[in-house]
Amino acid sequence: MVKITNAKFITSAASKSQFITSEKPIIAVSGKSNVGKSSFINALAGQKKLARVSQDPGRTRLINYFDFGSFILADLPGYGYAKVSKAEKAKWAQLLDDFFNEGGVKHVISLCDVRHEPTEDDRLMVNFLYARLIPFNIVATKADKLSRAQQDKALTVIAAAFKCGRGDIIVTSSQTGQGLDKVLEELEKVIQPE
Ligand SMILES: Nc1nc2c(ncn2[C@@H]2O[C@H](COP(=O)(O)OP(=O)(O)OP(=O)(O)O)[C@@H](O)[C@H]2O)c(=O)[nH]1
Ligand SMILES: [Mg+2]
Repeated sequence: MVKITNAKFITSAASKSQFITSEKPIIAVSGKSNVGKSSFINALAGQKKLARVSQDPGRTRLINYFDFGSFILADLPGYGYAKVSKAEKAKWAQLLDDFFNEGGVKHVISLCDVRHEPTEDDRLMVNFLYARLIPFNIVATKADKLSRAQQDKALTVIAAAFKCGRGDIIVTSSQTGQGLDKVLEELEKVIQPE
């Protein structure tokens, strides 16, 4: 199992000239604003303040890179936040477009909220990755907000929305650590392909 001991912030990128290159695989964390991307990264790292967590959706406007030892995690700015200007949205779209074209991304962890049916944007994201042949995992967040029985029901709804199997979705909680071992198992395959 990959062991994460000392994850560190590397840098932020506001445009493609600031993208980093690395011999380590770059794994991106995507998802709508407030879904829990930064919290997920902190939970994986076993640190509270590595990535900035905010009650205010739409806070992370940059790509934030973190060195996880055997891989790099890129915290992507969240999509689907209504209260940003058109200009801001266009900037975001350009940044993401550039990132998926030239950012050297090897794998994506696409987050959705376990409590809600995936949004149109969530489905667009997954369809985009699928169409672009970018390998990805789907991770449902905030499992601690539901009972096990509710999680089980939610899994069926989410799998149907993404047209995938229930087993293709990892249900996690950044608060209890549920599912993070499964995420690390998946990342292991990315880091050390057989
Ligand atoms: N209960 C619970 N709350 C969570 C979990 N993950 C995130 N949250 C809460 O959800 C809110 C948003 O979390 P962030 O990690 O900042 O979300 P984000 O996706 O990085 O948001 P943006 O950077 O704005 O796109 C915060 O109030 C977190 O405390 C979780 O697993 N369980
Ligand atoms: Mg964030």
